[in-house]
Amino acid sequence: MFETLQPAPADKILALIGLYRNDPRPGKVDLGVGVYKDIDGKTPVMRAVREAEKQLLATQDTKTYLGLAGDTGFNAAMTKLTFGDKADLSRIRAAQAPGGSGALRLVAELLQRTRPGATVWLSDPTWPNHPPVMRAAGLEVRNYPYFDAASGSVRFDEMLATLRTANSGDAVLLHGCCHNPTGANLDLDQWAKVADVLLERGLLPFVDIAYQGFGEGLDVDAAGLRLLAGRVPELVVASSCSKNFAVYRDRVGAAMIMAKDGAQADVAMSQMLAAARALYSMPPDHGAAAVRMVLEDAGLRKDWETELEEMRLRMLRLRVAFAEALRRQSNSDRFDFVASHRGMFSRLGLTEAQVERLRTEHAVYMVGDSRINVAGLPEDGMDDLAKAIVSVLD
Ligand code: PLP
Ligand code: TYF
Repeated sequence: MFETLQPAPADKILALIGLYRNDPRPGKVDLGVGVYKDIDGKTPVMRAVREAEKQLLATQDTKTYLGLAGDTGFNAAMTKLTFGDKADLSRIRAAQAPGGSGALRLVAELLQRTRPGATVWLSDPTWPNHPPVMRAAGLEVRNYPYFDAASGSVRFDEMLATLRTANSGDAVLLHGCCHNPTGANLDLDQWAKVADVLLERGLLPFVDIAYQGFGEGLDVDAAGLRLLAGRVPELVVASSCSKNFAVYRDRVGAAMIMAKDGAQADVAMSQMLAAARALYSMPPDHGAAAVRMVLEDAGLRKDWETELEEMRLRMLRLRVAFAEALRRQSNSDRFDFVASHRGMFSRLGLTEAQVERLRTEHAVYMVGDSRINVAGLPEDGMDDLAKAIVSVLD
């Protein structure tokens, strides 16, 4: 049966977890997989989530099925967190999904059901899982220019020019904030210009928001998405709680649809849930229930927001310190963009060979495209790290 199969290529980001773990060298540095880490290199359970889990354990008296959309309280709370308090809820629907990845797939399945073989435009570069998830649903994938490696900024004019060539009915996947892998983001003026092109060309925005609260704060990070929601007739969203609630392995996310009116939203939601039924039936409950409790309880929510803000500010401090160390060690402003990027990631602009040398010669782990996870930067070893990076440059 399986004799004709070839091994599937590894997930290059997840593969780094094992490589790093098996490296015996002291002082090794892990800038690989995108999980938040504290000063001790730990990825703790957040305080409010732990408290919610305790309460859940004490009060939950059944584990019977919830239904295809999962926890409806979670869905309502996530809709507000994403779209804001002023959103027109009458035409928005949300379904709990197994992580942001599950939400991406659910939305992709919905697009496939409404427009089979439709094209989804992805930023170049984008998260490596975007193309396979879209293709798995039957969609076509094309790229729009996004990142200028030399300056570390967004190639905005080229991005818009390419989107102007898209056909009516195509979808455009936009990172809501904290672009993965580059760290370069659109400002609000740019979001407004993107909205103009979406309207002009009849394109559907598909926002992937996996790092809300990691960039500029919970509301500012959703401002682009909310601007679009106020201007376009239809919008789809995949959101993830993996990072901002640190519930990675519990698989918590939400797929959201904003339709032209409530009736269309209901039909689209029914199709999305039919897709869920065929893929996995119902999402896992535990993490979403904990997130719902955090969002609904004023005290837990305040504590969550405080801790999230501590995490965000730590990453900002690390960015500034790293950019300064690189400036000192390289005697140049080549890496200054690291300080102005936002979110977990920046792409340093090294070659694969240079990244490989950092791993073998200096025990510094980053993704092959030279993406670093800012949260993994060593607070007390910035200059050593910067020196290692400069040593592999041409
Ligand atoms: N989208 C982007 C851009 C991501 O970086 C991630 C990674 O965590 C996800 C979606 C989905 O993550 P998860 O499925 O772990 O919630
Ligand atoms: O980009 C990252 O590092 C995170 C985590 O298959 C991740 O989004 C990486 C690969 C993957 C799932 C999650």
